[in-house]
Amino acid sequence: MSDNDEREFIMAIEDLGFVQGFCRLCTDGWLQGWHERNGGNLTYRMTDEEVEAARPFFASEPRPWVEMGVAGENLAGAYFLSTGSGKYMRNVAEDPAHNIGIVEINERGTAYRIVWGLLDGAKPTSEFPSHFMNHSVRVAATDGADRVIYHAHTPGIIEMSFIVPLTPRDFTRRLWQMMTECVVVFPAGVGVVSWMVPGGPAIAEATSKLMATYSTAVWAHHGLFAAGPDFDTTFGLAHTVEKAAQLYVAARAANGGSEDWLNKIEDAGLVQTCKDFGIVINRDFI
Ligand code: 2HA
Ligand code: ZN
Repeated sequence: MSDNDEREFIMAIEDLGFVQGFCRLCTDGWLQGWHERNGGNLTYRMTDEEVEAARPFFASEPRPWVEMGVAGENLAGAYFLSTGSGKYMRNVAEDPAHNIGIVEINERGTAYRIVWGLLDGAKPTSEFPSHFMNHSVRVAATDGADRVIYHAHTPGIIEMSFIVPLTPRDFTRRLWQMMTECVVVFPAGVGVVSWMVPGGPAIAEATSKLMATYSTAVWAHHGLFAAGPDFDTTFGLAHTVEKAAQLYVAARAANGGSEDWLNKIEDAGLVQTCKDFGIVINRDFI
């Protein structure tokens, strides 16, 4: 057997668990209706073991270094799996090598180079600066636990940004009140970024500032950013926030546009729920 045959016999990179989990999240988001056209993107910070398992599949010649315009010193030398710029979430599982890729970060945490995938000249997501800075902040905030950053064009959250003041307090309180488990799933609340041009260092800075406190941030009139330690938790967080947003919009419409609810979860109930679940609620929003 040649080296190549043996490699194929052992495994394809697409068979590795983290690649499968990544592809599944892309498909799940697509099935939720969150990824029209090329909307949304996903990045995953690989473990050392995953880097070693993937290394045999890396290109013999990595592509050139590309400066990102942002810096994250604590991510020097890290490897990320990323969706591609302009690529469609619905196509990821069918053809990973053309739609996603692995990038290596340089020793200063300022540039990346593609070492696998993103074939035929593709590049990492246009939101890579935001993802990268959010990873940097979440690594620091969670002592290295968080590995996933997910951006989705979630319709309920976009709808809410038309009718709710664009502050973390205004969004968080309304979302917590929509469904009992919300305060358990995001006890710190949600951050809110007012409308900004996407894709660059400015929105990356604004978002990452919030992600020091929150594991999810609303992008007004655009969608949601969510962070977590694994694909299930991160997708589950986005799913919970978005479901609450849709409940809010539907309940408000059903109530003739008014927020004067006949019944609701009181603050005391939110606090008691967290107490019973052993969770620390963000008191700023009570
Ligand atoms: O990938 O979602 O924010 C397209 C986008 C940009
Ligand atoms: Zn977007």
